[in-house]
Amino acid sequence: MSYLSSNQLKQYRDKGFISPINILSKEKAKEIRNEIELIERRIPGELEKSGRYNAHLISPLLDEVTHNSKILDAVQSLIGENILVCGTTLFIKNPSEKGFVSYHQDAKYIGLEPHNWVTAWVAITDSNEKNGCMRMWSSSHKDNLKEHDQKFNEGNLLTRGQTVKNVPKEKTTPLILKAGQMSLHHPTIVHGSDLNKSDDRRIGFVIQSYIGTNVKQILGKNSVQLARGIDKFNYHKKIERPKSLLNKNYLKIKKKENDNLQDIFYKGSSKKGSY
Ligand SMILES: O=C(O)CCC(=O)C(=O)O
Repeated sequence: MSYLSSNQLKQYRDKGFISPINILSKEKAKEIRNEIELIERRIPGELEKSGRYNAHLISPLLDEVTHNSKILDAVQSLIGENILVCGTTLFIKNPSEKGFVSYHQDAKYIGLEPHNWVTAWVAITDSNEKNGCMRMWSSSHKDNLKEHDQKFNEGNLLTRGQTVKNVPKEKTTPLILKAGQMSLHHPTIVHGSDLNKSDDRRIGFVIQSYIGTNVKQILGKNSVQLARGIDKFNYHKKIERPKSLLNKNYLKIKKKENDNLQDIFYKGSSKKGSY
């Protein structure tokens, strides 16, 4: 039996996303925010720039979210029972900063083939139109991969400022989430987000992505964790789950993984303009 309802599965097929799905209590989300902010105080800069990737390797609470059985049940309904965690990203927008995410398709630059994968965006704080929630161009996942400009623009939280042209922004759907809820989105849906105009932080913890064991990384190497099932393919090196906060060994593993990821994300950046 599928954990997601037939309506939710239909929504994913038709629109390319499902939202909202209740996962954590408000109290748990606050506990996680506190752990993120503790890391920021203990090691300033650790969660900035490429450091925002793979924080689940140094935070037991983010590790717990990554392996949360409710999330995995939902993911299993979409990609099957053999599931790997390919990486995570903290998308933090502080009120005083000009952070936004240009409209893009994840599958254009993440290098994961075939597209048997899904991204889970977990709200650690409320996420709404005022603080710059994600917005989806509904049903755009049904088209082929689109041409992206590389804008490298200030404030853009994407490495190369990858941007799809002519997105009808007024028609995009805001994914409004309470802290503890999540959305799931398809690898080829066009999505982005605006500035945070509130007076508090907007924090999203994104499992980017849950991949089927049959999925390869075609642009480089990244290690994975087995989240559920068995891996008959063994395409990727495995990382064990961390047992403690800010473990020295895991800080090193995180750094190495993030360097590899930067290489993947910059593949093709020598090409100017669009790609
Ligand atoms: O957090 C955001 O505003 C954008 C996140 C995003 O692009 C993604 O999760 O794929």
